[in-house]
Amino acid sequence: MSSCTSSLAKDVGELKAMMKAQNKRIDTLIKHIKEGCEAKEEAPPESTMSNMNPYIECLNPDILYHLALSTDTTDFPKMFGDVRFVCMGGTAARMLKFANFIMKEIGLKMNSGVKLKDLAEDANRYALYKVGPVLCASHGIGGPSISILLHELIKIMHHAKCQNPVFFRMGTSGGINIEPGSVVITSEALDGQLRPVHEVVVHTVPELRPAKLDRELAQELKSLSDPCHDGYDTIIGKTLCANDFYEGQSRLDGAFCSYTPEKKKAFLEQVAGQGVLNMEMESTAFAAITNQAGIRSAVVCVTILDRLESDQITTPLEILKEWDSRPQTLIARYMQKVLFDIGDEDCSGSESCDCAGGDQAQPAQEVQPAQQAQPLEQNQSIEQTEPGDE
Ligand code: R2B
Ligand code: URA
Repeated sequence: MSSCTSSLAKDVGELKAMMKAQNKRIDTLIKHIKEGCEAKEEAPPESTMSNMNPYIECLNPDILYHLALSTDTTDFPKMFGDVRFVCMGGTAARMLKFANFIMKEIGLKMNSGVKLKDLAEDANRYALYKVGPVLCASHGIGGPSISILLHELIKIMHHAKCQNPVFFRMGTSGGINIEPGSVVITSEALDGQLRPVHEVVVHTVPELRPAKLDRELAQELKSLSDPCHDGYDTIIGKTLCANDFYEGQSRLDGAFCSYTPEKKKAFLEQVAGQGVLNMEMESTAFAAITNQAGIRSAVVCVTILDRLESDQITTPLEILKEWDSRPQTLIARYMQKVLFDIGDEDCSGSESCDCAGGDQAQPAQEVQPAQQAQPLEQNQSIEQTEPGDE
């Protein structure tokens, strides 16, 4: 396809999506007119979170300490009631980058002189950005850190009466016997003892909570990958979640090491033989906690090295940055599909896909569906900036 044809196709796609979105809006307005402006608004239903702590209802206010939010100072339904996607990643910088990226991908705009505001900045722990229906949060490193954040995010969902939000963890990982730069969608998260659980010690007793992720969601994400055009593979497989980056992941480059290089190799080969594609540090807590709340969730991580080849990460920063955006791109495609009901061309394994035609392959963004243009609403992470502040 020439670049002119592809650009025209993109414009047509955008116009179609915009018309569809506008038709939807007109239908809603007509419905409102028919029902009459005086018609009483239905009270929003309770949130769809399950197994919530019954004692929360006794808290007045409920203080979400690590996010510096409280039910007495924030109107949760108004502020967060429209959230449909919650995206989590390790660092504040990654999540700010993602928030700005997803804003464009879902057709939202900010005025110049305005920047995204960290809604949790007063707590100085996690970063929290809201862009339309997308809430973006940084979770830090490891199970305990993501666990605290998940408790508080799920309480936000509960207080805000959110309906069926989908949660994503996007991040980096160490691959085992796969090409660095590949993206892994986790089918099953295993702990350091290769158990599909997240262990929570309550009153000295270990409780094993099933670390279950949504298989359908994983498949749906995979169907939105396009290895021919993306230029990298997106694979579904098991993820080993360790409590440490060094000995917990059988590295030879930590401050301490209690095993030999041969033992390390045997371990990595053993877990690879059991279907483990990558290692990271949050997936069991993320999977178990979202599962407990009845939330559909997925873990999407790029692999930044092959652990059978090395322990140290020697890839140049520029390349790492590009790799970092790969899980984000896939998740953005999913959101576009859900929000605009488009972008559903499953290219994975398709025979018509011209993998060989190097210079014909268009970057995935070129064939991305169109977006609905909308102003950014009031309840978003927006902040005025001083001139020259950006
Ligand atoms: C991946 O990378 C981090 C460690 O460097 C950790 O948060 C993880 O899961
Ligand atoms: N994150 C991890 O936890 N391990 C790696 O090897 C790379 C990123």
